[in-house]
Amino acid sequence: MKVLFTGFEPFGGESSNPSAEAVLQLCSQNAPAGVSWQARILPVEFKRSAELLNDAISQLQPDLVLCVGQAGGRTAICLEQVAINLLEARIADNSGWQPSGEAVVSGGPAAYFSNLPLKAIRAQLQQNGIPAQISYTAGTYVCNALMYQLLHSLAARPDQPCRGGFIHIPFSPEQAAAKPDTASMTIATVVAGLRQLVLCCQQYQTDIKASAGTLD
Ligand code: PCA
Repeated sequence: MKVLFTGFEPFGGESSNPSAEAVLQLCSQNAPAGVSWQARILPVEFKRSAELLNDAISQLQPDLVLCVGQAGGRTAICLEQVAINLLEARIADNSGWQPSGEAVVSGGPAAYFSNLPLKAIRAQLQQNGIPAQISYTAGTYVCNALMYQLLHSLAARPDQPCRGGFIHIPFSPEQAAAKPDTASMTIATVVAGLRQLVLCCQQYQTDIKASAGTLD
């Protein structure tokens, strides 16, 4: 199983992005048996991130694409369930573009669902002592747009099956150090979680039955 990981460059005034640190660290380690993996770091730019992701997919022909981004304030590894067809940027991206109320793909479906076995992954991470939850919003910024475009392009090529999804991670302890009451997760924990996530995708082609969801 060929796995493509992506992480992001820093944005929003931060000097690091734990998603890049985690995917680079993981992919410098030995992959599990039957797995090869590669990491690419993408710019926090609506347009270029998706172009570079598509280039990497054409070049590497992965079986599994796992895009990772930082969501400061989250308290766990968040397995994103859904990407919506909306660009609504509270801050400009790193190219200076700040879209509002636009479609990610004009004429595209309102949303796409992740095709990863999210409930199985959540269970496996939690059993390994790694805080994990399923999230029902990937936001309206570059991460949501990248997830939407990933699933849109995978849906357009049913003859080349490839699973894909998006994972948001909390701030690193270094980022959270000067932010009162802010959760963080060490890069080592994120790396361990991403390794478990790959093992889980290798094991489960379809998801397990379990309850999930939120009331808010
Ligand atoms: N997080 C942002 C974009 C890049 C990143 O790491 C987001 O959640 O949209």
